[in-house]
Amino acid sequence: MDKKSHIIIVSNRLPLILKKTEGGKIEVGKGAGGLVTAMAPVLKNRKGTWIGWPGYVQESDIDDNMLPAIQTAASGYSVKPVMLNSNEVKNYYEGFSNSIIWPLFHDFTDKCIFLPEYWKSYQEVNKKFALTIYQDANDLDFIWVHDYQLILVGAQLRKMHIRNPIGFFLHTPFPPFDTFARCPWRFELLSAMLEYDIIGFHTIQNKRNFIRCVKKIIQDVQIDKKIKSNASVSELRLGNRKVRIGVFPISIDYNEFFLKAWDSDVYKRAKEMRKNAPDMKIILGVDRLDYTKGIPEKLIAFKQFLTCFPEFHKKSHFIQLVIPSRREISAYADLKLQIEQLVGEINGMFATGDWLPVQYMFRTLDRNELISLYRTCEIAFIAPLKDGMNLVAKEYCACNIDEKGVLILSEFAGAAQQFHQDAILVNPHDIEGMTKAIYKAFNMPLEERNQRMRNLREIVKNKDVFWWLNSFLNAAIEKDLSSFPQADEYLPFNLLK
Ligand code: GDG
Repeated sequence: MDKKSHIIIVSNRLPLILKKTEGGKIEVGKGAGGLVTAMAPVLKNRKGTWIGWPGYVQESDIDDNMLPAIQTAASGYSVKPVMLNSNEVKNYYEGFSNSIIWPLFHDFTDKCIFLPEYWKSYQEVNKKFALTIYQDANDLDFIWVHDYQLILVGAQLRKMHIRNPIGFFLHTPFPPFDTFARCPWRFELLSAMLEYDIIGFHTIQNKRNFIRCVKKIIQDVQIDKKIKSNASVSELRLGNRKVRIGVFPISIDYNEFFLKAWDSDVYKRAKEMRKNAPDMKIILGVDRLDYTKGIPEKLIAFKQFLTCFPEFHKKSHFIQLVIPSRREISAYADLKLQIEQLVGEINGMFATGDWLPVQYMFRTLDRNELISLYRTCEIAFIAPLKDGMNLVAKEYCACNIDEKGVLILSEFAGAAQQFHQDAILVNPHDIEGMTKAIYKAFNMPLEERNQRMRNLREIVKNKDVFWWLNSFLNAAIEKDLSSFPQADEYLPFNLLK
């Protein structure tokens, strides 16, 4: 990519949030979440444009007075907001995105509400995003669309005769055919995905599911024989068009987390946390409020652990941080109640005057606070029922600088593909198995913990967010794919650093 070619990143949310104060003033803050965490270092390194919704509901178009505040907050790259009105938030965001695609792609089909008005709004808002890109893009720009809320954007751009290379990365899993086939708009969604030049998934399983869906639903498609469909990147041919399909496991800025873990403020906080309980073993859970994250299952397993192993009373402590998310959707509000009931039940059963088994926090922590938890907790307990990747698992390893921690990880998190040898893998549906995993983590010899954590950290270090980004961009621009490295090979060609 030469100097004239910029990257345009398009995601549902901008990496910042606009809020109107009571006095009508606009305040701009930083956003949270997996995609933001992953992309922020990328935009720090390369000037480009980020197009997305600032998370602020507005009935009319954006007021020009807000633009300077938005630009100031972004600093270093340009930002183009796409404003949504309350109807669009209800039907496109809470509706089609989060009450159809999100549950469908995570195999929660019972939570899907297939309403035609959601589909209509999804098409309209995707078109709105495409129009904003259309107004901003130069001929040479690489347009990179992110995630399940914006699947139709590439196809909309093609309708506007945009010929730029357009990539798409899916941050969620892609479901098996039997699940995907339930969607009334399966053909439209898949056809739209095939308008991209390159599509990235976190795991080989997601890629295989996608290719199978394409074969069954679109049919008139050829898989390039030179590149096996389970390799890192394959090429699909549809008439004259070619679409690359690749596996690019997302990651974190390892160095940033690693260095932060050495920060004196982080050290002070970690020490403070330990002051009153130096010998307590702390289990840590960090999850967005979401039924995919397996939070109730973890609490039930911890309850069983305390029931089966009373010798760990007063010696174990479970900190579960839940980040508020999508509470307007009833499934999320119900989940919050379920979690709070379980926490109350466990503490009610086991707490003593000087020991609280579960510490539950329902809020966003500041970064140093989060990193001091990563640094000091002996066990990270991450048990999603299904997860695209799970960045928390990677952040925990990067920050575990004394290499004494243990990672308990669901086999249904994308991260398990990379961590299966050194994490303790669990099936979150198997409560007994998870109870045993906690016991195993508590009793693992120091030497084994050191070795496993060292290996995990090595993976995160070698395949950080820059590796992810470079792999994707290399696959997008590489002319001859037959020599393209596999997902588990390191790519030396570095576009960013
Ligand atoms: C989606 C996919 C995929 C959490 N609590 C706080 C906080 N966080 C940050 C973490 C982490 C991020 O939020 C959560 O990322 P995850 O990957 O775990 O999960 P999702 O939000 O569901 O992300 C997921 C990801 O996209 C990327 O592709 O891995 O599978 O579902 O970075 O650090 N940050 C701060 N305070 C908190 O309290 N500052």
